[in-house]
Parts: sequence; structure tokens; C-alpha cells
Amino acid sequence: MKDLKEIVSHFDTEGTTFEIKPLGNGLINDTYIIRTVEADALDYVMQRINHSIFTDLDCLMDNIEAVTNHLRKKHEEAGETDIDRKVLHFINVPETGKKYYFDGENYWRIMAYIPRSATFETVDAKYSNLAGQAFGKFQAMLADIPDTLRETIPNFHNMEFRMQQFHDAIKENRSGRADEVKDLIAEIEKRAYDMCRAERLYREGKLPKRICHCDTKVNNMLFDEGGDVLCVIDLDTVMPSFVFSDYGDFLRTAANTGLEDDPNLENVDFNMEIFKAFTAGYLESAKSFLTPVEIENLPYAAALFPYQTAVRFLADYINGDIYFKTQYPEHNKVRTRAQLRLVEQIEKKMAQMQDYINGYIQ
Ligand code: GN1
Ligand code: MG
Repeated sequence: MKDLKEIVSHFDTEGTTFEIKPLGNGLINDTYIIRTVEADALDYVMQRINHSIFTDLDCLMDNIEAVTNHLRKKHEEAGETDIDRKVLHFINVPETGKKYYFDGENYWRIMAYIPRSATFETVDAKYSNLAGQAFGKFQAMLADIPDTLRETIPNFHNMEFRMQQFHDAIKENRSGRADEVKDLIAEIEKRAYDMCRAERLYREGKLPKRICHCDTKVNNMLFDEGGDVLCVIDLDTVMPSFVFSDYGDFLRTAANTGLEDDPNLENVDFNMEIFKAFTAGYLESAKSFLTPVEIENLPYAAALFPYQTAVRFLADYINGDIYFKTQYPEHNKVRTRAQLRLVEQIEKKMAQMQDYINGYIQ
């Protein structure tokens, strides 16, 4: 294990480090919490950035700086209070003037820990409604960001591109596992054309790209002690995308009655109460800028994200588990099955979702 305290010493943090412990359960970066000795010094969150995925650290941190600066400015203009708990703040490395530190092998960054905040792995209808409002507001606030944000992971949520990667994985079959998952491959293939609808609409000029968060899992929101949303964290993938990204990925995690990697498919269903609460919240804060094409495709977005995530998990399984952290050898396959089950459950509820949305906007 690296000497984490030594890493911390390169950053312009306040206080004396008391302990450093793992935090959260992200599948890409490693996250730690740094507790300081002094009562009045901030605690911090430190991350080892997965450099094989985020290959351009300057691009990554420049994007995040642009986003956080813009959000801060918007909050100030709106006369918001408690802004330090609503916008992430990354700590400088004085020797380079950058917001990350390279130790010769790994890349690290540190942000201030937001006091009295909590994350959750599951949410009820009330929290989902607040989350919906928060994501709509997040997109609205970033609509006029003056900087051009780059794609920190090119084609991140491009379904056609993900299909191409999936087909490459099957063709190369590096792990030799492709035969064993033929049933899952077939489940994916039969939906592929429909699921690439967003890219077609975009090419036809019918669907815009907007600045989105692109990783709106439930556990990427911070709530305060009273249950209000403080902010959205995990800003690595903030980039131009379809609004479906944020809408769909939240429901993928929040409305799933089971786990993302549930080994028991009976547990996996799509909770319509969560769907309704989240959709109402999202439409309330986003309807001023959403186009009819965006609104009418929200049920499609709900199906798209478990589907796309299944495609990515299965491609990784066939590639030999080189992208997502796994806890056991079959993990990516189990994740794929659970996500595909969620797609099936969602497909049964498409008409119901459409009715709800139509009713809401009238
Ligand atoms: C990854 O890092 P984390 O766990 O928040 C992934 C998301 C997936 C998610 C699946 C950069 O997110 O796209 O939806 O796992 N992030 C990246 O749980 O690939
Ligand atoms: Mg995360």
C-alpha cells in the first residue's frame, strides 16, 4: 500500500491527517476519506484516479474546474447560501499548480469533504423527487457554461459505439467466455436496433446534446441532515450528452427493487412509485428547456441505461474483466443478467410510463 499520508502532503490541505480510510464503492476510482485531527480543520476525500480509463488528466480536471466554477457562480447569482456545501472544491498542488498529483505511478486528487452530508444506496419516493429536481437544475445551470467541455471518455454514452465495442469483444473473445454467454448475447442483439434510437435522432437533427452528468447513480448525490439535496458528486463524466443519460441512469439504480448485481433475479423489478416521483421532479425543473422529442423518449431512456450498462458489463466479461472492478470471477456476468432483467421489467411498463408522462405535461 502506498504511503497515503505522503501523497496528502503534496496538497495544500489544512490540518494534520489523523486517519485515511476507504470510502464508498465506486467501480472505477479508489476513494478514501481523510480525517484531520483539529476540530476546525476540514476533512477531505482523496481519490486515486483510474488512469487507464481517464487517460488525459488535464482534460479531466479542467472540465471539473470549469463545471464547479460555473456552478459556484450560478449559486452566487441566485443568492444561494451555504455554497461550500453545494459545490465541490478541489485542492491545489502548489509544486505544479495543478489539481492532481502524480507520484510517478498513480494520479491522485483531493477535495474538501462536505460536512454533515450523506449518500444513500437506495432512496424512497420523496428523495427521488428531490433528486429529479436536482438533476434538472444541474442541467439547467450548466446550459450556459462558457467553456467547451470535452468528452473525458470519448463516446461514453454512445450506444452505437458501445455496440461496436461489444461486437469487437465477441470477435476477439480474449477470455474465451463468449460461447458460455450466448443466451445473454442474443438478448442484447435482439434489442440493439431499437436501443440505438438516440444516435439516429441526433443524426437527423431531432435531438440535442446538453451538458449532462453521465453518472447519476443514486450514490452520486449528497443529501444534507434534513434530507435535502446538497449537490451531485463524481463529476468525472460531466460532458455533452443526451438528457437521457441522467434521467435513465438514476432510474436504473433508484427504481430497481434489487441490486445492480443481484444474483437473485426475482428481486429485480422496476418500481413505478420511484419512477413517478423522480419523473415529476425532473420535469418540474427541466420542462422549461426540454423538447417534445426529449420528453416523449424518457421511457426509452429508462430502458436504455440498464441495457447499455448490461452491454458494457458483458463486453467486459468477455474481455476478461479489465474495466470494472469485480469481486468474484462471474461478477460481470451476474451484473449483466440483473441489468437485462431490469430491461425486461421496464419493457412491460413502457405504456404505463408514457401515460404518466403525458398526463403530467398536459
Ligand atoms: C461506473 O465509478 P462509478 O462506480 O460511479 C461507470 C458508470 C457505470 C457504473 C455502473 C467512468 O461508475 O458508467 O454506470 O460504474 N463509470 C465509468 O455501476 O465508466
Ligand atoms: Mg460514483
